[in-house]
Amino acid sequence: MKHLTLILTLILTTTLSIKSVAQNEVKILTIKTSAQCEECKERIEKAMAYEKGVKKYNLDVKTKVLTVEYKTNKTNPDIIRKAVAKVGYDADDVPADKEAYKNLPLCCQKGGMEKK
Ligand SMILES: [Cu+2]
Repeated sequence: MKHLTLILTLILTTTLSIKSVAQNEVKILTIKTSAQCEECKERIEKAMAYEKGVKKYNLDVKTKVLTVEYKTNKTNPDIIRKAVAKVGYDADDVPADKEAYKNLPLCCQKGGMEKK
């Protein structure tokens, strides 16, 4: 009986530790945004800085791709895309928040760099 308890405890602790490792997983997500310039980069990266569970972030202005490292137990791609949309930019298939988009400087709106 004592032996069985020991084995059970062992199985339980192993399962628990595997679970906690899985919860602390860090994943990399890339999001295609509608960013136009350096100012957009700053705006989106600032939003990421306040975003819970986001560890690292970088927006490449040339490709408009935002790369984010996030903790899977704290956030998920949907939440991150919504955070980008909230500051006025498209994030993959999530459209930019209309109000936030309207409040962007003209050069930061879509096609803004060509309008200049
Ligand atoms: Cu801009």
